[in-house]
Amino acid sequence: MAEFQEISKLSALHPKPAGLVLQYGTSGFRTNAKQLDHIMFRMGLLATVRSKKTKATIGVMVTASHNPEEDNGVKLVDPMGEMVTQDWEEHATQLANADQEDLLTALKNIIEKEAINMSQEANVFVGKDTRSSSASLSQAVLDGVSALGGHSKDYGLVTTPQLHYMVCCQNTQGKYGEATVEGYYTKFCQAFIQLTKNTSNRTDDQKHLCLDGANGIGALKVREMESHLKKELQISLNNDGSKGRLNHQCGADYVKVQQKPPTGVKINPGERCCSFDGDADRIVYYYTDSEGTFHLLDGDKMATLISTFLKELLTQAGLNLKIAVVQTAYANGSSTHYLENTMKVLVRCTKTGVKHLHHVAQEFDVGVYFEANGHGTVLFSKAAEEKIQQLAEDTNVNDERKKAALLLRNTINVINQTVGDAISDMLLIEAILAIKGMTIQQWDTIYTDLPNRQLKVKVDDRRVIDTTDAERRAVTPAGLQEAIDNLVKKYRQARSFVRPSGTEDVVRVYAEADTQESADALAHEVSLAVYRLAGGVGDEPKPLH
Ligand code: NG1
Ligand code: ZN
Repeated sequence: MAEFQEISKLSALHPKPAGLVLQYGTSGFRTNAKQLDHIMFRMGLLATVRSKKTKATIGVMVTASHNPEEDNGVKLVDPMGEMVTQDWEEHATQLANADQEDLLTALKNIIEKEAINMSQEANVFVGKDTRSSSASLSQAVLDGVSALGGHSKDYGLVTTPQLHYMVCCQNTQGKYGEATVEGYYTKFCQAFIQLTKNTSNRTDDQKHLCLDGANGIGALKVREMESHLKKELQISLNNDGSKGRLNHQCGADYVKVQQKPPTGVKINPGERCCSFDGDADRIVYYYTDSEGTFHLLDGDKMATLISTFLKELLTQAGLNLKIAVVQTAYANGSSTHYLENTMKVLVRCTKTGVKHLHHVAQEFDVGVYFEANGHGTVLFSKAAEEKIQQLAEDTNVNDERKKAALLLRNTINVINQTVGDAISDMLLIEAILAIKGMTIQQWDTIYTDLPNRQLKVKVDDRRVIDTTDAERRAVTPAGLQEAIDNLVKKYRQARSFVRPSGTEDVVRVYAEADTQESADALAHEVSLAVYRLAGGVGDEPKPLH
């Protein structure tokens, strides 16, 4: 076939470094940008084949999210805007790692296995973040698409969730919104303005939000969006990319892991602040109190605020819909306890990685899912959306139910259901705080986080650690889980687990306990156990204090 000759010719322009093997990680390929040109070309091929298979538009996003500027990565987006189905991750790995001379065979294998009709049209949307490597890498994706005769649309600089949104809009013939950045701003900002329009007495302070854009794409897009907010939300934008380096001592991941404010932002006591990550699919909130103490409101606090708000509205609307919160092992124990025991909400725990959370959330009428690091959204089942819509249009219901139904309808519209989205989550949280007349301090006191610590341990081969029970227990290497159990017993309200990272060559250690000293000590002791039992490399982990 003519296409295959073209691929041979073009793939030679995007050669694979000999011996390089990369795995499809927690959410795509991710490594130093210099090693990714061939991966991008090949993901262009794969997206084209996937588009033929699904007879729908597929998305390819070039970004390495919260990782350093010199890294890059690629994520594939399926027709409804969700992450690519896990069966195709295997195809991605095969294609990515095929030697140059075996590329055509690897591609043909996928085509055969999936029974692809090669005469089917293909359509691929491509987006990129602000990394300096992203321009040429996204061009490599486009080359891959055209090598297989696919059509492509290059959205240029967009946030990851914006690209997911575009794909969903395109494949639902505009029902989800218009597949343009303008359409995105219009949809979400209008919903925000509708939600907040009856919140009387909102002061200027309440309308003001301090944002750390991580020197990334989120900052550019918030600036573009600002006029659509009609001053109902006034954002002071920091780390906008004009001087600082991407994700360097700033952004959601830095703030969450370091548990301190980003550099480059002047925070006034009590002021409501938030940080995006490098591709704007994560957000965390925080403030410093009058004594200068830093308070972090992470994904768990957002899930709690959102699920409380939705549960109250569903009750007021008299709608009997099943709501659940989906978390991972990293969720703070206090949040799980509060949700289950005080809020009486169903809580489910899944493996790390939003694709897992997303799938579990789909099982409920209303599924609120968040990773503690601030990546999350809310999913409404089709039936739930229809019931809410019907009630909002019903002329025979009392005012209270009607008001709740209208709020629910606008809430659905302010949420990007395709994927966790920092911009949409920010608008949702801002709207809820406005409707409830709540300050960030009041939100923070809903429950008190257990002190916690996350550490990384370098080991020779992190695959020696195998986990079960949504990653909360280690099955291998022998003796590790027993060692962790014995260490945990020494502390009060303690919990700890370890798992191999899906995005970095490290083992992650998490610990929580009744005091910060205890959480730090436990995390350190568990790190030592990992180092000793799982083949640690380099120096032994040192105590934090
Ligand atoms: P890994 O490296 O597998 O822990 C990290 C985050 C995930 C997810 C992915 C993708 C933590 C502990 N892990 O995965 O939640 O966001 O990156 O970006 O935050
Ligand atoms: Zn991200």
